[in-house]
Formats: sequence, structure tokens, C-alpha cells
Amino acid sequence: MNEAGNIRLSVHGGVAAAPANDNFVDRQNVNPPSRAGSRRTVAGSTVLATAERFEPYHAGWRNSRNSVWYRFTPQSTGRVTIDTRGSDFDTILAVYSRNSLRHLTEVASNNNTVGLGRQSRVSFRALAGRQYQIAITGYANRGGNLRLNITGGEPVRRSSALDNTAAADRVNGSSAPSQAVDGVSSNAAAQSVSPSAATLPLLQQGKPLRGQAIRMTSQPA
Ligand SMILES: [Ca+2]
Ligand SMILES: [Ca+2]
Repeated sequence: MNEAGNIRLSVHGGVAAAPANDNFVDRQNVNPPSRAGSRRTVAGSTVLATAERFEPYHAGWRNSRNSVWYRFTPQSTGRVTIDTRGSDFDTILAVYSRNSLRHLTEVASNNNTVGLGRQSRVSFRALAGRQYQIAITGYANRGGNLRLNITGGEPVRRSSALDNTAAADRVNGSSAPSQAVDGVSSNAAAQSVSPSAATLPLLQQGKPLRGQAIRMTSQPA
């Protein structure tokens, strides 16, 4: 099948220009959803989009080259799901790691997903802070209006982070924080901290200092 013969040069709105995110270097940033369970959606178009030198065949399809690009950096580690539900053409979706078009490593890709018709969906475990590259093309270079939907990668809530720390402490058996703190501070502090002239008299009187190791003494046992 001839690749060029399948390109539809349909132009919407009378503007005969490629999408702003046609080229990899111009990929559009998509922020993670604001919170768990919510979805980030951006709109775009593959009309008049093109392929670049060194660009991979997305999902292995050599006949689908009219790519547009997005970049996504999750703020938390966990499962990220990306789909093109709501697009008005037959999409192909591919996600890559690494930041160079020539050296992309595919993370996941899809043409059609059951339940989405000819739309695409991928799901993968993403790492916080890593930039993922998202390519969308039309199958057989179909152009149209796309929707890109992302769930996962939302910011970590501070309270949940503290909850996790507390849970980890319980798992590790350190359920008595005061003992743990004393155990850490006593010997190490006595060896490494040199009391200043101002604090030494207080220590010799046996008075604890705010923020200092309570069990620190200047007298060897
Ligand atoms: Ca392109
Ligand atoms: Ca498809």
C-alpha cells in the first residue's frame, strides 16, 4: 500500500499548517492530573502532521507516519494509563522513554483497544520525575481531531506521604518513637558534638537543652 497515497489533506478552519507539536522537539507538555482518580485531557490534531528522520514506526505501523508529540513527567511513581478516547479518527498511540528522537525506547504502544473501537490505550508503570514521550498518529495517516487522556502520575499528597512513613515505622517495629530517637542520639552525639562554652555549664548541671541529645553527658561512665 502506497504510504503517500493515503494521506488526507483535509484542512480545518482554512489554516494549512502542520500542528505546532508536529516535530519531536516541539512536543507539547501535558501536566499530570491534579489528584488521584482524576484525568488530564488535552485536545489536538494530526491534520498535516508529518514524520521526521529517525522517527520510529509507532506500534510497528509503517503506514502511519503523521505523528504529533507530547511529553509527560509524572510526579509520582505508579501506573499511568493513556488513551485517545474521544478522538474522531483511527488513532495509533506510542509511549517512549529517553529524550532524543533518535534514541527513543518504547515503553508501550497500541493501535486498537477492545471497548474503544479504533482508539488506543496503553498502561504502564511510570517513574516519578522521568519524562515520557507520547506519539499519536492516524492509522494510514488519517488526520483528525484527537483527544489525549491521562490518568496517574498525580502529585503525592503530603498527608499520604506522612501516613506512609508512619505505616513503614509500624512495619519495622519501631512503634516507640521516643526510644528510637534516644537510641540514635545518645552515643553518636556524645562523640561528635562539642558543647560550646555557653552550653557546657548547663550540661554539667544535668539540664537538657532544647534540640540536643538528652542523654549526652560530659562524664564517662
Ligand atoms: Ca511528526
Ligand atoms: Ca487505531
